[in-house]
Amino acid sequence: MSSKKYNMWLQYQPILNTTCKKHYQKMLTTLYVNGNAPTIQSAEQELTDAIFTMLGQRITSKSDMDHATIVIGNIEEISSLLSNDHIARLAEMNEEGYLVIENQGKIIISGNSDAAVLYGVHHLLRNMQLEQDLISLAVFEQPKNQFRMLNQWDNLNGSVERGYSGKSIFYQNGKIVKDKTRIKDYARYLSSVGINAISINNVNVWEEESYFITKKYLPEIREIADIFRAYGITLYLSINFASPMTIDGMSTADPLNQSVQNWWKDKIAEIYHYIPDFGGFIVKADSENRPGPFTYNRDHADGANMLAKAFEPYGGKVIWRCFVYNHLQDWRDRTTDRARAAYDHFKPLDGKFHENVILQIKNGPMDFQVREGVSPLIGAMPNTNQMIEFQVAQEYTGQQIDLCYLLPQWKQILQFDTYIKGAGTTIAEIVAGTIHTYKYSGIAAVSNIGDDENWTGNTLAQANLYGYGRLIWNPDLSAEEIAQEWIVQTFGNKKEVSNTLGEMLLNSWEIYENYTAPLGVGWMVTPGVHYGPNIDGYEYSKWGTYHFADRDGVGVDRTKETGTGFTTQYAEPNQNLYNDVSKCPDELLLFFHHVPYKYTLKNSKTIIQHIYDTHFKGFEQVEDLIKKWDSLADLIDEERFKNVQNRLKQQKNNAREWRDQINTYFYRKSGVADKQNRAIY
Ligand code: GCV
Repeated sequence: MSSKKYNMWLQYQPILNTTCKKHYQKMLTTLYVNGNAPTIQSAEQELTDAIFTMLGQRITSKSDMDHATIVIGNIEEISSLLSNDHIARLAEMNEEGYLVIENQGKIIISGNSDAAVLYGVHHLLRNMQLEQDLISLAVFEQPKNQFRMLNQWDNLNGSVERGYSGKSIFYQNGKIVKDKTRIKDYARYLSSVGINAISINNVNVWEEESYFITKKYLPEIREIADIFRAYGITLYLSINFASPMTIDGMSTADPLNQSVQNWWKDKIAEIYHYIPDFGGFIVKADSENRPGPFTYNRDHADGANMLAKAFEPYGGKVIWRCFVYNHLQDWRDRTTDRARAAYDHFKPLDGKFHENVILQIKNGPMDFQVREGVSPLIGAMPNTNQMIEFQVAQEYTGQQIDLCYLLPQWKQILQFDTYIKGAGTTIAEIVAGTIHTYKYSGIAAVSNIGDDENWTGNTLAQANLYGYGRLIWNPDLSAEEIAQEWIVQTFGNKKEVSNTLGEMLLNSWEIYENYTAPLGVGWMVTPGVHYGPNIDGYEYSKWGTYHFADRDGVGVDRTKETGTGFTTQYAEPNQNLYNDVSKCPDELLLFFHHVPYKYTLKNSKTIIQHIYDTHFKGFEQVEDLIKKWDSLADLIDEERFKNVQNRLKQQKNNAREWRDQINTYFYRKSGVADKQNRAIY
C-alpha cells in the first residue's frame, strides 16, 4: 500500500525547488555502507528509496568509501573521514547519539550504535524534505530520553481499546496477522522519529492474550520482534499478573509463593529462547479489575520484584503502571479522591523496587483529560525508576474526529517545575533521569494508529504521532517547530499551507478545551465511549470522576483544609499555589477548588460568564477552523482534504452539542443569565 495518506510524513515527494534539487542531485550519487546489521540495512534501504523518489536518481553502491559521496555506518571503519574533534564529540554522546557531517562534498553519517546510524539517515532525509542546505552540515544529536516507547492497546480479536483509526494492524479475528507488511511500515515510521520500544498488546490482557507468552504465540511474536529490531525498536508484551493461574491452572499467583516465582522464571527463560533481546513486561495490576498482588495482601513492589528478579539474567525490564485507584467508589463518599490514589499507593514504596523495574505514571493524576494538574508522583520517588505516560490516542481529546494537536499540552507538562529538588526540577529533567539519576527512565504513550489507510483516522492526527516521537527525543523543540516540520514533510513546502495549518494545529487544544469541560474539572463526557457531552454522565457513578455542580457552585475541593488534601502531594511552592484559591491558576481552578458561580477569575470574569464565553467562542473557533481548512482546498490532494473536511464537520456538531449542553446546564443550575444574552436553552 502506498498513497499520500498512507505515507504520513515520509512522503519523499520530488523536490520542486530546482536549485535545491540540483544541489542534492550533485551531492548524493554514490553510497558506501559499513556494517550489515538489520538496522544498517534498513538505513540503506530508506536512503536509497527516498533519494530515488525525491531526486529521481538511483544512488550507486561503492565498495570503497573514498569514492562515495555518502558514507554511512559504524564509526570504527569510517573514522578516517572524520576529524578528531568529530570523533571525540560522538564518543561523548549516549548510545543512540549520531553525527551527520558534510566534508568536502561528502556526507558522513555515523553513530554510537546501529540504530543511531538509522536515526542519522532520517535526519538527513528530514533535512532534504525540508529543502535545507547540506553544505557545511555538522549535526551532533542524541536523545534526551532513554526510553521512547509506544503502547499499543490492541486486542487479539482485532479491536483496539480506545482506538479511533479502524482495527488493529497486529491482530485480526483472534489471530496474529499473517501479512506483516503494515507492521514493518509502522516500524519505519516509528524509527524515523526515534521510537525505540513498543508493547504490542493491550494493558488489559484478556484470557486468550494471556497465552502470548506461551509457545502457542511466541513463534509469531518472534517474527514481529524481528521486524521491529531491524528498526531499532525493542519489543515488550503486556501480561496478565494471574498468568500462572490462567495459563497453567495454578491455585495462586501470589508473588511470594515459591512455585509462582519458579513459574515466572521458567516462563521468562522460554520467552528469551524465542526473542533473545526481548524488552520485558508492561503490567497493569490491581487496576480496573485486573488481577494483582493485592489479592494476596502483597504490595506492588512484591509483585513487580518477583518478575524483575526473573528478568535479571537477561537484562529484561518490568514496566509497572501506577494507574491504580478505587474504581468502585461511592459518590456519596467525599473523602476518597481518585487524584490522590497513585501517590498514596506508590510513594511509600520508594526504594523498594528492583533496579530493572520502572514505574509508568500517567501525566495527570486522573486520566488523560483535556486539562488536569501534573501527577505529583512524578519525581516524588528519588529511589525508583520512573517514566511518564502520555496518550497520543485522543480518548478524551476528540477521538481523532475533533482536531486536537497535543504537543502544546505535552510541552507544558514537561516544562512543569515540580520544585522537588529546588527550582528547575522539571518533569522533563526528571523523566530524562538527570535529577534522581535513575538507571532507566523515559516516556511512554498510548498509540493512536489503526488499520485505516491513513493510520490515524483523521489525517491531522498523524501530527500527534510524529510530534510525540520528535518531542521525546528532544523536549527543547517547540510545538510550533514540530508542527512546521510535520506539515512540510506531509503536505509539501507551501507557505500558505504551513501558515494556515500551523495556526490550526497550534490553537486546536485551546479550542477543544473551550467547548468541553471547563477550568480543569474534566470528564462531563458520555460514559463508556468518552465522546460528546453528558455532564452528569459520571456524576453518580463508581469511577470517582465528579464535578459536584449544584445551584451555588462547581468544582472539586482538593485543598488540605476543607477538601481531600490532594494539594499536599505537591512540593512547595506548588502546594501553596494550588491550595490557595486566590493563587490557583484559572485553568485549573475547578480541578482544585469548589467555588461559587460568581467567583471572579484572574481574567476578571466570573466563573459562570467564563463558561458561557468560552463555550460560545469554542464553537465559533471551530467554524473558523473549517474556513481555514477550506481555504487550502486547491493546495492539498482531494483525498486528504476531504478526510479532514469531513472530520471538521463532525467536530462542529460536537462543539455545538457541547456548547449548548454546558451552557444550558450551568444556566439552569445557577440561574445566572449570560451578560451578552446569547441563546441558551
Ligand atoms: C486500557 C482509561 C481508559 C481505559 C484504559 C485505562 C488504562 O480508564 O478508559 O480504556 O484501559 O485508562 O489506562 O489502563
